Amino acid sequence: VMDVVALGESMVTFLPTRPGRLADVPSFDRAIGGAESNTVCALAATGHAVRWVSRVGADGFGDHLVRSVASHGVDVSYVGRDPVRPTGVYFRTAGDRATDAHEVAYYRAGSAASAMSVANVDLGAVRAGRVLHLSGITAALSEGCLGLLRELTAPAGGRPVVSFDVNFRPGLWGSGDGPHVLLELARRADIVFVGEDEAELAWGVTGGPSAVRELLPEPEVLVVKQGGAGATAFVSAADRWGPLAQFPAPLTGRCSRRVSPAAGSRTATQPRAGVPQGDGGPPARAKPRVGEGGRGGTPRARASETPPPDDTHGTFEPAPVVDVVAAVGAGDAFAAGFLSGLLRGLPVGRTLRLGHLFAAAALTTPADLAPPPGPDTTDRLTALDDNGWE
Ligand code: KDG
Repeated sequence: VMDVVALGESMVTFLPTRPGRLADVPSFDRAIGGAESNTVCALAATGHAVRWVSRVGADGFGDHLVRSVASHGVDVSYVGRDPVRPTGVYFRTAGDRATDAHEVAYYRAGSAASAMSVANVDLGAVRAGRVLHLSGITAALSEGCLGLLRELTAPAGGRPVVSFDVNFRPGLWGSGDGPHVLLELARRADIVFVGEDEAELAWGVTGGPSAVRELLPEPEVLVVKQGGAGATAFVSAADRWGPLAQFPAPLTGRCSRRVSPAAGSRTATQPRAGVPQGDGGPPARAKPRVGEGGRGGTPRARASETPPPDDTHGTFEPAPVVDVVAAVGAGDAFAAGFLSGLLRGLPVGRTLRLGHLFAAAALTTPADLAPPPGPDTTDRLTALDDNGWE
């Protein structure tokens, strides 16, 4: 059984070999990108069994993409080839370090992946994991792709835990439908990742993570990413999360020495929760319970070790301070770390920290796809005490 299956478009990516505008730079290095494959590549690097489902062209770039993703240890057996449509590509600049403003030029309209639909994707293979990871990018690609996401997020008994990264890319939404569609999909997911700034841009939510939670009370886990400050997780019905943790991947790396995480500082802007508030009643809706994926999970588990967090304020974890090279891909890596933490049964605070550590690896590399978290990742995580990063 796969821990995580992800579905989405990936592209061959071209990054300028020197700083500058797309209009000026003379040459590019080839890499790969794609939010969902970035996430599963990072998960594979830390020991999880993962699959990426997509479609690519029957062309050289398709070969390269499939080979590259597979080289990270990801199962690519269900990546289809389109005999006619090409593999998508995109060019982007590294961007300004301070503002992360970068230019992006997509060549993906009419791509093989944009023609994905319920008719040409193996839905059984997509649903064969404990967690199914999706993103809002797919919803913007075509009506067929949106139909596929609607099918995969439809309330149904036995569906896997659905993880959804909102990933609002205004440039991909020709119409103004994006915010509305993304909210609809997010409300049907079990785990949602969204940036605080993204929630403001898409939905006009101001007022911080709690205001986002008010808009999105449905997902049992909502993670609001707050850029360099940290992230806040809201977890309702925490006792349901045990089944995911029944299959922990062994943590790799030694835990024998203490390693200070990258010069961090605690910058909590919200009180840390932790006292059970007894409000963890299940939201009223016809959705399968988390962990009821029908794939061997024992239906009750050990989550009661960790008191359910106060779902009103959530649990905030500051991010370590890192020297940012390029922010692209950091959200995907964060999702990988967070999902890994859930699958390992870590308490929510440490789950957030694992997200931050994965994100740090992506933030400090120019490419979309971060290298695997360094061998000290586990040391860093386990060396942390409850006072945070210092
Ligand atoms: O999150 C990073 C992704 O956005 C990038 O790798 C490319 O998937 C991509 C997209 O559609 O922008």
